[in-house]
Amino acid sequence: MSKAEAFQALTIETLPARLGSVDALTSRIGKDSSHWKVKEVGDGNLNLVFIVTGDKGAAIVKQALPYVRLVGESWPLPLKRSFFEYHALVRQEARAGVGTVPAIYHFDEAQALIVMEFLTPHIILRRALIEGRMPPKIANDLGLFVARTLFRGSDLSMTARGRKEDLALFADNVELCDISENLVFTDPYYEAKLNRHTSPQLDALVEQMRSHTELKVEAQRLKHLFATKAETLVHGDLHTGSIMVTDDDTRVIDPEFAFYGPMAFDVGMLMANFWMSFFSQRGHEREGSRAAQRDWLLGVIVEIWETFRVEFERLWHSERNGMLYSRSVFEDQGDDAGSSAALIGLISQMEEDMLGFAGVEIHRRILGLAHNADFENIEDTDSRAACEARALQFATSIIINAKFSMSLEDAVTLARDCDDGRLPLDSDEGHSQ
Ligand code: SR1
Ligand code: MG
Repeated sequence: MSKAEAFQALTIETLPARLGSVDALTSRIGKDSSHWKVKEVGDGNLNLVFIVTGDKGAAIVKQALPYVRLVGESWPLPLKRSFFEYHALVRQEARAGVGTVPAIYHFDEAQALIVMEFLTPHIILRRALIEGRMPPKIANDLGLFVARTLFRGSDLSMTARGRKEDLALFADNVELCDISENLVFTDPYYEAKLNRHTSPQLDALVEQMRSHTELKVEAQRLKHLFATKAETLVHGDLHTGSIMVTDDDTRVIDPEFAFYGPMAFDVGMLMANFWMSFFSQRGHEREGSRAAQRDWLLGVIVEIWETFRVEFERLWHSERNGMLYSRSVFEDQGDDAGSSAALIGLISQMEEDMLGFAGVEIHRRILGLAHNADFENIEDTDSRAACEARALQFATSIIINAKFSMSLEDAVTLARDCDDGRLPLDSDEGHSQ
């Protein structure tokens, strides 16, 4: 397809003819496109995703649509998100290592399509967790991924010019940021048109939350941080649906929401999705207890944070060559203690912000437009609502208490308490565990 061609959405029928002369694809799956088998497998909210199988192998063709697939053509969305996804994947591979994201074979900007590695036998992590699986490597792999991408995309590592130029490139991802600004930080806290929740079971709790002044102030402070703290290149949508796994391999996919934002956002969103998996498990107990799964999920949360912290610390000491926290101020003057104090301060601020971001992500997945299969797949609405209510109250509590020195470990203990029915006090005064 030539770059000059106007955008046209692919279909199962048109794909072989339209991509049959793309060498990067034919060299991998086979030249005879009349033999290709094409399947559309996109189950996300935004894009078309095809598996294309030829005589020699298979590949993924992902194409953006000029609107939000979940809602339809009434919600236009620019095709350029594919450009940001491509550039984010390139940077993530360079920063976190080959094999942490799918390999990219071809990018066509005009057609907003990326041809990439078909990951098999990988499945979406969210699905694995719903099925009760416990992929053994994810905590370590994800902890390293976030530490490396977040550190190496920041002024701790990049040159000042390099980061500012990249920041300018990603600054155009306005519409995708706008989605998060509205759907994550605003809509859950008032009766926005596209919102929905399990009703009537959650009605009273939702009303209480929407009149919780301190909660709303914190949510808006977090939005302020999200919109203005251009600290590093974040994935921007790092939930368990953006991760594919086997027992031996973990790949992060779908970074179309990438932009320069706060480091804590990716970590918070990731933690939130493990917490939601945790709170949803009681709703999936028809075929037996999920107690072991729940313990494991809390262990994963602790291990991701620990791995992240240790790797971030290693990078701080070995790769801190950017303009922030310059060595000339600390190590070069023999002030190693100052460097360590600065690092501790940074991590502790990140821990606070991460808990806040995790809390709003949980709220929006239960009250907003885009829900999670973790809860949605629980057919019995009373059982689903009970799981969601516990998650909502946990999330409110971590948002409010993050600034009172709540640690990740405290939050994990609180999650266990909430899940066991020991819920935090309903309060608009904060500091309520
Ligand atoms: C309208 S898009 C809804 C959600 O889907 C994406 O995966 C993002 O999480 C976004 O917020
Ligand atoms: Mg996505």
